[in-house]
Amino acid sequence: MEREKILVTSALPYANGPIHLGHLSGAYLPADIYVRYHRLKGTDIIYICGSDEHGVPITITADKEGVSPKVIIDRFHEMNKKAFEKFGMSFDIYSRTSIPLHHETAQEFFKCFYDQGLLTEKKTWQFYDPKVKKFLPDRYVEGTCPKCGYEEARSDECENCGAIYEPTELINPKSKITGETPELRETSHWYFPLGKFQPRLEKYIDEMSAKYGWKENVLQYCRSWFKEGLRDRAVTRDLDWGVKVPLENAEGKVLYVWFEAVLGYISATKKLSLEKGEPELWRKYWQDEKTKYVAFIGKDNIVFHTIIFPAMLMGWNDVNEDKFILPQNVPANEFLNFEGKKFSKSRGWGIDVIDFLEKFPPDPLRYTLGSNLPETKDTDFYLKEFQAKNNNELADILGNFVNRTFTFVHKHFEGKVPESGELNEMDKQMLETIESFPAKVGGLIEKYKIRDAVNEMMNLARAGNKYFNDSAPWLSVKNDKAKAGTTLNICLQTIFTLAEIFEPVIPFTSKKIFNMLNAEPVGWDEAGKPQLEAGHKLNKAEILFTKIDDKVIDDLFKELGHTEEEANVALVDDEEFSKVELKVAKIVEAEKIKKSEKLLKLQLDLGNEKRQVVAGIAKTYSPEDLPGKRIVIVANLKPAKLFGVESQGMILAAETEDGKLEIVEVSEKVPLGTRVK
Ligand code: B3M
Ligand code: ZN
Repeated sequence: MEREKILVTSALPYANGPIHLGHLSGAYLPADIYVRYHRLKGTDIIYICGSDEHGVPITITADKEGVSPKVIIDRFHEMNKKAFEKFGMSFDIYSRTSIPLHHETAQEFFKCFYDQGLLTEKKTWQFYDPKVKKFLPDRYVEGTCPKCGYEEARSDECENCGAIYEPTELINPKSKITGETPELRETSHWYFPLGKFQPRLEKYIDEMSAKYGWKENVLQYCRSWFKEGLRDRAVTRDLDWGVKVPLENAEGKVLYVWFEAVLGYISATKKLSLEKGEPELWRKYWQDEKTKYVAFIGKDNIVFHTIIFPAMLMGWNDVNEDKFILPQNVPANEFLNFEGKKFSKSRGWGIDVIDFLEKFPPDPLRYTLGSNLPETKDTDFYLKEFQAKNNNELADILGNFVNRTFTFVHKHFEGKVPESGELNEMDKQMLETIESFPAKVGGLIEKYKIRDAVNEMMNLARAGNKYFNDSAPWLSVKNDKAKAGTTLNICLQTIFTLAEIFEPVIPFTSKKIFNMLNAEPVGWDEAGKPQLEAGHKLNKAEILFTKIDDKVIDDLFKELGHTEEEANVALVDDEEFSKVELKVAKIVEAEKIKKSEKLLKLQLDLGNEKRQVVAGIAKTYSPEDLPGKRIVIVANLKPAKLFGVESQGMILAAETEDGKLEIVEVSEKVPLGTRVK
């Protein structure tokens, strides 16, 4: 039988900042689990990723630092590549979109559309910042969303409601470079006729989803786009960083980053082929109808992978002999929050992968994220939960089962796999359980229910512990050693199966266990059958998981600059909110707190009472700015100590665009101590 062929891609992260835990659970870890599983199945699979190195955010960062974009992309490409490696991502290639091969590939697509007359050139009005003499595409401009009124909308898309519009439709635009209101100037761009492809796209998505069960969140997204009606989209921008528009009269214009970034999957596969010395190999994955293509992404990238990229591939296929396959599934995930709130670079909320892996090994992180993937709704990463998953599941269930088995076999059976003798009911049942697991777990992975698959894996370790307990080999070893031998034989077979089926999630640990077993993986489908022969010599046991102390977690909270209480803000209803007492207060005195860069100690007057409050505003305000200000505080918070200083409340402040804090102030009209509702 011909091996199944699968092409897997994960969204190409911008080389504009470090990867954080949220990224991992969106588009990377689930894909890696899927790919590792298929490799063990013997599938012919390749896994493609790389850095997305164009786009306006990169140029903004470069401008801010006063360096060239190249400096930025080199820094973050290397950093993210390393972080992924450390985390155990098993990409076949981690390419980049700044390579010439990518530029050529993207230009070839553009030319193909241009030459067949698909693209129309249109004059448009574009924001221009006269101060810096630059057109301001995309995210150089911010304003109010014309659809939902969100005030921090980008110039061409709204993060809040997902709307996509022309920059000219944005309300109250501001230049992100100078903060000024930009002018509109005339320029021209090439437009891709997305609308023309709508009927075919609808048909494609209907068929694929009916056949392969697309996720509901993905379908809903697509349907709402179709309902709105697809519009022509500009595929060029006035910018000098990016893939040059391959036409004579196109000075100063590059391809729109999304237009070329999706083609990065193809150029990366070409690069891989070259590296392997088989330049045409990529066609086997991209241009063979029998290959199945799965694109793993986060929910903010859906339209580009289910609508725009497929339309581009259709546009190519219409006029070329060598036709591309379209994504068979796009299992987009929702978002992961950190301790109840959205990850935010500017607010310093969250933790980068590289930093996390300085402190903890990758497998506990992979397991924690894997068992709580945001597959159907947003989920949260809590440090305490990470600790609990490590201590109570990995160490106490899996680690313990492996450890007690090895200890027993080394003590009573000279470290060799004991003979399996006559089987009782319990033994038979355990063998059946082992045998059922690979198919059960594999079935879930194939349906992209990766979270369920991960949780199911641990159930086999639970079953192993229960079997060990119920069989009580520590008793039988005294008067019926053969029976104890049978029990331990089955425990070792279970461990073998565990090592194999856990490999996609905790590959480093799996390797260790195989080492201890002195054995090699046998492939997913074989993994449920007894593999270890009696008499086979085992290696010494190693510690698989180290428990994490409370102190380590507390210290990490401190280092991140949050307390756990501060972190855990959940949704509240009216009744709960009315429990919060907000009161007007006046700042009487303010002083710095030693050893803290962020905190100030404030003495407050609430009319008929005085309070001391510690506030994290020292980066924005100096102590002398504050006396006299009339502010709002949360008056019924439990007192807390910060840097040894008691705080009897919290002041209300909001963050400005540049990350500073602005205290909420109240006019003289409101007497001190008044409750704010
Ligand atoms: N770089 C956006 C993102 O990281 C973008 C993905 C490109 S996939 C071709 O969310
Ligand atoms: Zn909006």
